[in-house]
Amino acid sequence: MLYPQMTQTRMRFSLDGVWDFKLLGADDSKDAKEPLADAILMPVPSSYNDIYEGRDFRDHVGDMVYEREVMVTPAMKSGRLMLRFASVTHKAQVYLNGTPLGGHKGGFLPFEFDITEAAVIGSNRLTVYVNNIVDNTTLPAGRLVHQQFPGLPEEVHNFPNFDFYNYSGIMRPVCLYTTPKTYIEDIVVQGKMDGSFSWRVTAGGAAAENARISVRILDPKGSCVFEGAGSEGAGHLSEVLLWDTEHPNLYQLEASLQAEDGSADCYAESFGFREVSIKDCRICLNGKPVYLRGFGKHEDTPVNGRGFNQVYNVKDIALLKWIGANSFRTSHYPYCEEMLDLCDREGILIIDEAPAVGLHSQFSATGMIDASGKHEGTWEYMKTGEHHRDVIREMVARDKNHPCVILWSVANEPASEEEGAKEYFEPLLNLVRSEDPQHRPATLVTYEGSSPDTCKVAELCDVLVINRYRGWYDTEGNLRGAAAKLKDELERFHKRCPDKPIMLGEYGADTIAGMHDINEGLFSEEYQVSFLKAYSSVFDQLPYITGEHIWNFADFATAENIKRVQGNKKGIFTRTREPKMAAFYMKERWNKMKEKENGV
Ligand code: BDP
Repeated sequence: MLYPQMTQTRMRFSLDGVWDFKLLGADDSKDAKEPLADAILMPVPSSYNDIYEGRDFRDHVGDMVYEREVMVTPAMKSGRLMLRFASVTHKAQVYLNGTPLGGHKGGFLPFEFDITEAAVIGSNRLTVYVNNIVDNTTLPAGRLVHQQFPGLPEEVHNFPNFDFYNYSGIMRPVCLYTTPKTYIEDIVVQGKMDGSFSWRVTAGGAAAENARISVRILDPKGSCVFEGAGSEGAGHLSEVLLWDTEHPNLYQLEASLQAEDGSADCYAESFGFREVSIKDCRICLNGKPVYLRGFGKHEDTPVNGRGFNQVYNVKDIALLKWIGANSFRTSHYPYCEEMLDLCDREGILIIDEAPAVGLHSQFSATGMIDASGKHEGTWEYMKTGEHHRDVIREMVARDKNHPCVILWSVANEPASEEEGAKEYFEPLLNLVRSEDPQHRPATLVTYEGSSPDTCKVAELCDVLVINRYRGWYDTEGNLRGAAAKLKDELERFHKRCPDKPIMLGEYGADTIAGMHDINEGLFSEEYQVSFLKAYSSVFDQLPYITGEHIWNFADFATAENIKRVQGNKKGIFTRTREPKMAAFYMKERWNKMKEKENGV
């Protein structure tokens, strides 16, 4: 799906701002027949949760409604008028002037409606019902629990199977945009290391079939270096500036459409000449091994929650550069489109992750419901298969042209040790590779319950991305023991899959900023530094390790529980992005690696 761009033939109108808002009870009507009464004000985009005070407000379970007026002019209706939501978490039902437009399931990917007919010239009432429940049919997954306490009415609680706060609402930008009646629907463009490239431009609308398509390629300076025609084609540039982490050279494919109904459309899509491959236990960018230095992140900032925050996005990229990182994983859901654009421009490599976390019948927010170690039944209990296919298709459709995306992750820490995991994941990994026109490598990120002996999915992955917390959730305080366990496990994974690159997708220790301890006790800044040093020393001994992603870039909000003090504190930066001591250790380590890589 194309990003809503303003071009010579397209207009874009932001619907971001302050909307009317109300939390709904189970018996409240959801038919949008009447204008919303007794509303409070709510900024869009944002998570709704931290805008007003009160635990009942923040932890509301179920439905809520957003409403606003939308002005439409005759010019906006002269072609095709689209209403686009970049994300609504987790389910949306949209109405215009009380008439249903449709719905969408999945809280982290865009959807849109053609409202050319439904919109009237003048004032329109746009109503969006949002549902925030996570259960065994949604991604991410959770549990809806009915609880009875003596003498009290029944209570309904929604427990995430995952360790980040279940922020919800209209969390990313909303806009109207126009296109001509016949229009450019989609663009696939790919450039290779040898200067060859290919494109496919899909037209939509009444006169799509005979529409004439022409393309131009603009180099990073904006000079036209190729002109061609046809909805599909390929070509070759004799001199090309490759896209990589040090030189994120971006080209543009400028597509133009002329249709028999008089429509003329144009759209420019950025792309890079670069190749991702896997060779000798390494992820390679443009044929050269690239060691991934970086983090698992979250979209999580004070007040906005998981809501779009471009200030923090730019700041985070600046901090990644400062610390010498070259990559991150969009744990545990696809991030906003604007962040991927920033990564294209700044040369940051992305592991793009589907919102599939909590796929384990025994997971709670911070551990196992049944810690006995005997788990089974996840793959009968989870009813996510079809939705999982949908989110993968939507993620690839949105992100396919981004040069920054080098690896797809179809899930984080599922029950990959249980019977049924291979059957569940094999089709999904095949799907993500086949949907992707570039056929990038794919993985799923596994947890410590899925060991070299029990993991059922290792062979399905192009890269083994594993999360380990030795020295934290077990062997705590004993970093020598933790490092020995880690090394042993990595060696056994390597023995099992000798050709596959292996990287740590997560490792980290909760650290309270400002807490110090001469004996490097748990939660102190000293312990975090020593923990990271212990892991680094293991990685440095194993040549097949292809990357290190620390958990987490910054402290972040989670559900309340006794293992979390105002959220997860494994950040190398605090939630407001101040560095902990460990930031300076990682800066030194990673910048040295970078210098070595660049031959300095
Ligand atoms: C891992 C999860 C991650 C958690 C982390 C932790 O993948 O989402 O936040 O553990 O416990 O299991 O900090």
